[in-house]
Amino acid sequence: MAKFYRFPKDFWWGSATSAEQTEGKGNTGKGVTNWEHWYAIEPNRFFNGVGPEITSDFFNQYKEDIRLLKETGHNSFRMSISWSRLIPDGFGEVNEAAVEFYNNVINELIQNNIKPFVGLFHFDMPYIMQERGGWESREVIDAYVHYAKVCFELFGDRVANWFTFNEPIVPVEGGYLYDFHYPNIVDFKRAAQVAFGTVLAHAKTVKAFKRLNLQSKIGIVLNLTPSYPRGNNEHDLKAANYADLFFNRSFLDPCVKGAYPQELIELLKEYDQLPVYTEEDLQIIKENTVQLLGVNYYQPRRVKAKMYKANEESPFLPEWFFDPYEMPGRKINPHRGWEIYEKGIYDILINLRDNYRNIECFISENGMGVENEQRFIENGQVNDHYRIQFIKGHLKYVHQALKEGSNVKGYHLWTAMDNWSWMNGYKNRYGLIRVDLDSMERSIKKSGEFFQELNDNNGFEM
Ligand code: BGP
Repeated sequence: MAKFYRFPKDFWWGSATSAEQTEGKGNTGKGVTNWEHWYAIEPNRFFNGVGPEITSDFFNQYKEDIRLLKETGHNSFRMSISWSRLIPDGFGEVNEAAVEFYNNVINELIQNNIKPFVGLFHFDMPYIMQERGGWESREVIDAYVHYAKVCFELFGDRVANWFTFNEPIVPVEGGYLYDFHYPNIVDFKRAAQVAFGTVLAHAKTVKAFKRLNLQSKIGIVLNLTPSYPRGNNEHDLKAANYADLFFNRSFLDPCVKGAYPQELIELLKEYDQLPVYTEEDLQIIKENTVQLLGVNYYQPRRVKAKMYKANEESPFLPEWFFDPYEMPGRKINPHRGWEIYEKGIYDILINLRDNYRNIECFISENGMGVENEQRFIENGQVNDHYRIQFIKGHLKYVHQALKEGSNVKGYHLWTAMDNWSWMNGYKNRYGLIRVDLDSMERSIKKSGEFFQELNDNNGFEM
């Protein structure tokens, strides 16, 4: 029997985007980003050789896009500011054309009754900042805090929620461990330093934010991947604990609890992989935990006990401590290769309830990337029934967590308009709104209509 899942009044329904993936370059004296630089030197690392020049052309089409957000039931929307657009050299002059652009976007959202949620770092930074050492450099950390303050001062009177970083572990993994982001380094100790630098930059920004006494809240967006062991034996459980320590708690604990897990510190010490830090840094982290947490959830991580001891000659990696486990029968999105496990979202929320002071949180990204979506066009509209099922399947578990006391305030889908996806270019489409890449015209998909009903009814039937 179908059941209606009703959500609390004022639940945040919306979607997320990022500057580098949706704005396109626009003509505003923007500085070169790390992504533009990498694309210029190694275009063949990008799917079909396509870089971020145009993406969804939000820079030129934001008015139409915000109209479509309204039409697809958004009451909130997460975007990010491009540091390179606002402060082209990272720390100097503010670019007035960028101020005008972001003011226009924020005002347009508010006029349409859509709460602006704004992120400060979503994988892109001025290339020059990367050259100066990225998050390994204290100078860059300070430049970032300065940039954040500029944003708070310029836009802080209208933004509902701020986010320092989006998925800060991804540039660590991609740029310093597994070679899928610039600067393509493979070195755990440097990765640990980058991870620590990010947490410090984040905490310093929270500190600066609190001093301003704005009406809004500040948080961070973390991609949480619940670690599930193959079985309940001691070795599998240990493997899952390691994966959790490296990939979740390395950011979750300092950002929400104000301290790193002792177990992680001991482990890094044992293998001589601890980053450089001071007692003062730890104090700043301790005193500046988040007020709100964004949770990006795409897939869980399944692991099993390590079969063979890692070869101590090979570079130190988290994988020294566990092996991936391909659970038979798991559901996979064949396009992106990611497992679909709806209950994972519930497990995350219950973990936050029980072990992270039931912090106020929301699902800041969840979504399904699909190739060649034009296959599903019927009478001029993409009939993405699979995306509607995907959303409902996850929302059912968000609803259950809510009933059991989770402090979850909303659900944002990745993403609004189809956009450019890092190394995958336009391969996988995620949007509620289709973008025709030849004409750049927009059209609402079936999921966009579903989303509108979701907001209208504040729930759905399944
Ligand atoms: C998240 C990022 C987004 C987005 C999404 C989809 O990790 O925050 O920026 O890209 O994943 O992943 P992908 O684009 O790699 O398919």
